[in-house]
Amino acid sequence: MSLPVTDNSAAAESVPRHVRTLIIGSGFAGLGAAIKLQQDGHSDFVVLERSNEVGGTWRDNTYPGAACDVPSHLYSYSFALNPDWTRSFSAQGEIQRYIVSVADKYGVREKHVFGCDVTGARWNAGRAHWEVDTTVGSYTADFVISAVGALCEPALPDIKGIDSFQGEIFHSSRWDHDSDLTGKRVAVIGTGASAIQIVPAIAPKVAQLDVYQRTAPWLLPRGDRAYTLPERLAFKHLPGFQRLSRFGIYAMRETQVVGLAKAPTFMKPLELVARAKLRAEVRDPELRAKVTPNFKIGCKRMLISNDYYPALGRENVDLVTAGIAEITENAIITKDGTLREVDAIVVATGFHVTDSPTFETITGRDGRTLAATFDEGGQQGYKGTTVANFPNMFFLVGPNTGLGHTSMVYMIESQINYVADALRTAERKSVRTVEVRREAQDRYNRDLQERLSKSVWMNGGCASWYLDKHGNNTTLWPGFTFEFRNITRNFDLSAYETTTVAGGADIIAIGADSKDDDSKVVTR
Ligand code: N01
Repeated sequence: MSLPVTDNSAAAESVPRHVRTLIIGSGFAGLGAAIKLQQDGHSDFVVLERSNEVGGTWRDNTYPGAACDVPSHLYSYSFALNPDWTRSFSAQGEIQRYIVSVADKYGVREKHVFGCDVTGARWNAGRAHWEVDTTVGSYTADFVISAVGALCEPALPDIKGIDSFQGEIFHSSRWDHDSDLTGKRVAVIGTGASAIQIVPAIAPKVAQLDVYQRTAPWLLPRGDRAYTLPERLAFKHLPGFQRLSRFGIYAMRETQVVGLAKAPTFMKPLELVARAKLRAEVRDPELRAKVTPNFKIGCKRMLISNDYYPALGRENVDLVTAGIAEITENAIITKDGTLREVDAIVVATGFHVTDSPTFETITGRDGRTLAATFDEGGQQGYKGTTVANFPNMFFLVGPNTGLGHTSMVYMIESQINYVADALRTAERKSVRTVEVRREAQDRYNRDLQERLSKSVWMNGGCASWYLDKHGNNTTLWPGFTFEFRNITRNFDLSAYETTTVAGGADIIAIGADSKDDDSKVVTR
């Protein structure tokens, strides 16, 4: 079934060119922010979305087998529970239909300008607003909420000769549905979360499938099943049943934080489960050796699948571990000199997370880009949401808000509450600009890195996209998610430098350390 697609890029002309709040991106984060603003009584906002539909990563990742590895009843907005999930772990199409239905139900679609790619954003200090360039013209905004997501820019491998390949080649998140892989010789590069779903989905239809593995991932069982009719009726009609089920999933998943972030030794039981699964599902000793990971479970994202190992055991599937030396116009040559001819290559090599090209396009107060700022000091922010030198800008799914164990929607909603409170505070106190104080940001990051130093992500013996080029983990939240919810419950103005407008004159308010009401106010 094709998804409903609305192209209202013509709306670009009717939307005001200056708004109080401008949201970039309309995945779970941007859409949730738009709904929250609307619920808070704001009408002076716009959502710029480069594609022609809401959904973000769930709109883009349409590869065969795409599904979520967080249970459906938790992987949804708390304010828009869906009693109609058909399975315990939903497939991409069902999640995308859910997101579209939420956009329609909450009536924020007309706030969107679709087909509008943001190409640059600059802080104009004189006017105290953001100047935002897009493919359909320019906007200015008092506040910007960047909700572009961490997994939006495909990372293509830098492999010799890859541009010379003459067959079909596409990234997992840009699946070419015009390409029919039936009966073809196909290569999949990568064995991450995307690849382990693609491989079993396409293996039965292709003639030959070569899976190029650089690092063997840890796999756990996928407890996926269809909900029975009585369960679905109960979710719909039994008061509290769905919330209870959601809380049960949440609580179970939070227990993993102990092993992941605090004491990796508690990951042992999960590793035993994964090893037992591997022994049961991979009988061939040679293949078993190849797929046995060489790092502690949890160091890289733990994957869940019941059909990946069986797919690798198929006659027409080869797991290649020799490492790719070169790609020619019709083949992949590995470092051991073997040449394997292929008709199509699926590049499942992940995303630019700590080095997103979008960072290049945002220029802060001192004229430096977000990319330059992160390049120098690492990808650091305050409460994952604000960054020193970038006043009046809020980042959803910003630094250290990622998770390895549970629903990102929970983190996103925490951030949205924080931003909504910031906007309310700005309104109430006539604040014109807010910028997190460097000391507050530095203190916050020292504490984060201290906590992360005990985690399996830093001690598990693996390389992962969780770490930036300085070797710091700037992507993951190092604790229970309810701790993050607590620190983002209220906007802490005291951590910010602010300017206010009073009687037409600008006033700089320097926040005090403990209570925002103690702020010293000085005229400029
Ligand atoms: O990407 P990845 P992904 N030559 O970065 C390999 C979410 N997600 O798209 O491990 C050869 O995880 C790389 O090897 P190595 C989820 O958060 C969720 O699969 O770096 N190989 C790895 O095997 C996930 O974490 C869901 O040694 C190269 C793979 O490519 C995130 O998206 C589903 C290479 C990349 O794995 C990203 O997942 C899908 C090279 N040059 C995604 N470069 C669910 O909810 C990289 N690799 C189920």
